[in-house]
Amino acid sequence: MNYMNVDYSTKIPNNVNLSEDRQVLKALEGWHPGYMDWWSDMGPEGFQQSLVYLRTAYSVDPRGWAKFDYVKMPEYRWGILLAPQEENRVVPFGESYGEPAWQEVPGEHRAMLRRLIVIQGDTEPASVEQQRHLGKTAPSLYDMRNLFQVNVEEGRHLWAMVYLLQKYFGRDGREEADELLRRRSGDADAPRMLGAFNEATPDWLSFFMFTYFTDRDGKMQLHSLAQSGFDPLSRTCRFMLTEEAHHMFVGETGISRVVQRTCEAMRDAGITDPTDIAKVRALGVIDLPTIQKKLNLHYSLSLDLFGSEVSTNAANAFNAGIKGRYRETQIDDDHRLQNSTYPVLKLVNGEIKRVDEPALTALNMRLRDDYTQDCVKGMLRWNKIISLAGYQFKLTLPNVAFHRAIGEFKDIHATPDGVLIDDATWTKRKGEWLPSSADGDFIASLMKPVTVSGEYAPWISPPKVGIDNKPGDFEYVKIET
Ligand code: BYC
Repeated sequence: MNYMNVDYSTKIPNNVNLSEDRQVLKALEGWHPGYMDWWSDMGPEGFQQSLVYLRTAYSVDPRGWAKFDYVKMPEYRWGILLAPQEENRVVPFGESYGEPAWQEVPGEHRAMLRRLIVIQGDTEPASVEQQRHLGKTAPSLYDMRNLFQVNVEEGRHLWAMVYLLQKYFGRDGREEADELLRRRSGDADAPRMLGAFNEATPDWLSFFMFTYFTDRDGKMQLHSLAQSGFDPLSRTCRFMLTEEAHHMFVGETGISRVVQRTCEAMRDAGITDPTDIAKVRALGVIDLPTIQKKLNLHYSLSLDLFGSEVSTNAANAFNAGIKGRYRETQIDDDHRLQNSTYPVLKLVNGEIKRVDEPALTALNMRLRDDYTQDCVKGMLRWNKIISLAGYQFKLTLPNVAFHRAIGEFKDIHATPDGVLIDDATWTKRKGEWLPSSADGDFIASLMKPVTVSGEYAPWISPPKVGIDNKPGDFEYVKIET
């Protein structure tokens, strides 16, 4: 078969020749009903009979891979799609640097590889669970459609990891695939594996922050796994990254539109001080200081997803050739890191200092630094909207020591500026930096659904362009209850 095109003749669309891989096809078909049950229990609440204008991948050719059409979500064709195999690909880093990439799991790295695939797989359904109630308060049909697009694609990313587990890890892979459907975001007994995926996504501002900051962790992690010497993982992640770009677009433009609307409303009302929260809120828009608090929350939760700054797990995965660095093949060094160092932020005698650590154990920190640089780009755009509207306010990323639950700073408290503070000061002041329940109540009060084509809730601007170049009044979701 032509691996560029996706075979839709089997129940599970794929470009991996599933029709000739009976055993894996059978395992996946066995897993399918459980997935559908999970989707119906934990996927988007309501709207399952509505027609949603969704994109579906028909190819893995970067020049054209998706087509758009109305689909009922449960009928979305979740498939297994791997990017084309690169000829003569080699392991691009670690102890096996330069050897041919592995088409099968290297026995000695099996457990580590499985663990990383399971963690990656666990985040995908978790995010769908976190966002399941948001359809009911969508600020427009355009936004509702974007939410559902993100949700079905996270579902597909789960399929992607389940394929790897079932094809390459035998019985324990099948057991892990079942467990991925059993755990639930926020569940006391069977929570999702990583912290941020057990937090609530209570409103649309959180959704935009999540898709900007947390999906961007996804981007960085997928890039690192796309470097993997285990070729099927690399190819899977490369195609996932194609879809992921839209998720971050939803976040970046979503926040831009919220900021835009707030600035317009303040200007129209003649408000000169953007920190006059009561006055701004009276206009029915979200004030910039509250947007900053949400940003502080989601950025700090997302930093935790990189693990500890100094990590032997990360060093082992790199040495093994399983998880590389962001853009590994473009880095000009020995790709083994046996003798190099990397500066790591650490707590030294009560102060935050940069300390050189062996580069191998500092890989999480390095990836987190790359992530932070990537995060800054969107923020510059948001700040431009604010300054063009004539306001002095600047959104900023909080210091890495702020509000951390993992790594070097988990046992201390710091302000967003990185000043260390004691427990009592933290307790007294944290409401200045993180959304309080009153902030949550205010935002919740704005979350009134808008379901008329081309109309938008008053707290958010319309997008500049439609999806698939559709006109402003396009009916992105034909609601059927
Ligand atoms: N919460 O050496 P350490 C995405 C655990 S998002 C809870 O510090 P390591 C997406 C860790 O598991 C991307 N536990 O860190 C986005 C370990 O436990 P064990 C998801 C945590 O292992 C939006 C222990 O602490 N993909 O795709 O170097 C929507 C010590 O670990 C956390 C991946 O993450 C935490 N935050 O790095 C949808 C890639 N952090 O094993 C999807 C795969 C650490 O001792 N995962 N721990 O019991 C990895 O590469 C690594 O596992 C991590 C952690 C980067 C997560």
